[in-house]
Amino acid sequence: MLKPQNSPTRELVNLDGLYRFKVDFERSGLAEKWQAGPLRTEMEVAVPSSYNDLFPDKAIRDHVGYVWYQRDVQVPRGWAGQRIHVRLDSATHEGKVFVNEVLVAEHQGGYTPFASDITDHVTAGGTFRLTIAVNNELTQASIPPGVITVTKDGRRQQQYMHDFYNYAGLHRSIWLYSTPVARVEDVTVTTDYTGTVGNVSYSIDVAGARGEETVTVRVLDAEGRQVAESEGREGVLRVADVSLWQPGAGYLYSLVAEVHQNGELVDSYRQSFGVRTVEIRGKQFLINGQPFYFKGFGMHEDHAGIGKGHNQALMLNDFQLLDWTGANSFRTTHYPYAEEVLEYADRHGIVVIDETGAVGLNTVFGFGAGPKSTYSDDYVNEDTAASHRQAIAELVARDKNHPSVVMWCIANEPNASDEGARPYFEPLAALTRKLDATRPVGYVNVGFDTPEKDTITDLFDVVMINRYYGWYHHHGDLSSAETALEKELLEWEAKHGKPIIITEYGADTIAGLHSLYETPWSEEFQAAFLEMNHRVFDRIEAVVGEHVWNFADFQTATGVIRVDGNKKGVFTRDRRPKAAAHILRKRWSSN
Ligand code: BDP
Repeated sequence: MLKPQNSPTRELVNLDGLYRFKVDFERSGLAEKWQAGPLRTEMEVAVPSSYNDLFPDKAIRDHVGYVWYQRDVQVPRGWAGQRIHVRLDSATHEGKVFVNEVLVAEHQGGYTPFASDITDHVTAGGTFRLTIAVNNELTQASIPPGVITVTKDGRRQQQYMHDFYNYAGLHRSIWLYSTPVARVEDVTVTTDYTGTVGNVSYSIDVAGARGEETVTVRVLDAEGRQVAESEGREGVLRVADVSLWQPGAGYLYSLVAEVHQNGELVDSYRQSFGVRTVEIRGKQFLINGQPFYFKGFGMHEDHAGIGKGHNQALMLNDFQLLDWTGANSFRTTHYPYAEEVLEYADRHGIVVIDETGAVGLNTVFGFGAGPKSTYSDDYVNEDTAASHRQAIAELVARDKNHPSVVMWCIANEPNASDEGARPYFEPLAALTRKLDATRPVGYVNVGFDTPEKDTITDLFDVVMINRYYGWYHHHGDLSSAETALEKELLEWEAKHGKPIIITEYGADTIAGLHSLYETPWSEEFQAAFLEMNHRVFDRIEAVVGEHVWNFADFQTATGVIRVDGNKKGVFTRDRRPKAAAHILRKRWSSN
């Protein structure tokens, strides 16, 4: 799915800002058609942001159901004769978009974009009322899944099996944009190279065509010089003296796709891409034929005040801190991040493992009185699988052209030992490969699904495991933890003979808590914990990466092991370094 852009033939208007806001406490908004007129409310809310932490009101923060956003929108006068679209970069977790009273789009899945052609409902030069109903409910039919319970006194509560707060709202930008009638609808670029020549395979989808359109493509280098051109909706372009996209050096080309009618330019879309290859060979993960070692973090889109709202300044600062630690990569735990994050990674040569929102497909963590078995009618069922297929398809559709993305991760810590796991995951792994044959596919394994119990890792290209020896196992005993971790890693290596990435390892740490005895929760313990893990990783040939959990402290649902959130950050939530940050900087900057 193409990101909207300004081009010689397209215009883009950003609709971020303050919206009228109403919480649908009585769950009556849809029946009463709140979209039919101005929302009756005094409240306003900021887009982009999570709404949860903006108001000093527990009822709003804990609300389970719809909230409503509304604003008036002016359509530029010059757009007459063009197609006019509205796009939401995300609505978490479900969005319904109304233009005046008409429902123009509905979308499930809180971290991928959706758009609607609203030309028939608006007029160039006129205004319309844009209303968006956003639902934060998680059910068996959503990714991530969840369960809604009702207390004896009638309060609806959201239960979920993942360890981050269920922030909701309009977390990313809203756009109004114009396109020509006959237009570039999609662009797919895949690359490799032969010697010094880059091979750029492309395919262009055209929409709204009358039949007589022709398509041309041009490749521009980073200075804007044309280095290749071709005609037709698909083909292979050759780029001489190619500059590769490399980890640490994100060289980008642009492919300009143009649609012509009777020799006249009608649409122009510019897609950036990098020339690089990714390959698994034996126990190695190769980028451009060179062994790559992942150094970095699992992260979260999470900040005080704005929750999961995207903010360019905070994003930039997070990237600067990543760089300061010497990290070369991260995983988009546990959902697709804003596209601006991937664009930054593309430009700066940062390697990304791109993950769907499929987290918490596991009842073994315990759900109170909830479902007892993961793959069952009352938890992960055919509805979940359908949403999971959609989540994978939308992730690949959105992110396929990002050179920074070197691998798809289709789930985090699902139950991989129950008999339902293999029938559930086999088709999903196959689907991902069918959608993109150029990148390895993985899933992330949970600690209690040991090499003996796991039934699905062989379906994937890389072994990705989260291990907490010294924290959840052998808590505080780093010596026993070291032995146990090494033993298990050797078992994975022997069983699969594939590269292993430690996708999570970490210890909760209260910034400022110090201990002479390396006591858990102290900064000294976190540092010693990381050093123990690193000693083990360095002894295992198949280990090709280490992603610390987590980059920064983050908000979670409250719980007996969560004091104002998860404290496994190497930085605090306001991005101050704990002692462990210096350990990482030393290790990662020196090799
Ligand atoms: C893993 C999860 C991650 C949690 C982490 C933890 O993948 O989301 O936050 O453990 O417990 O199970 O800190």
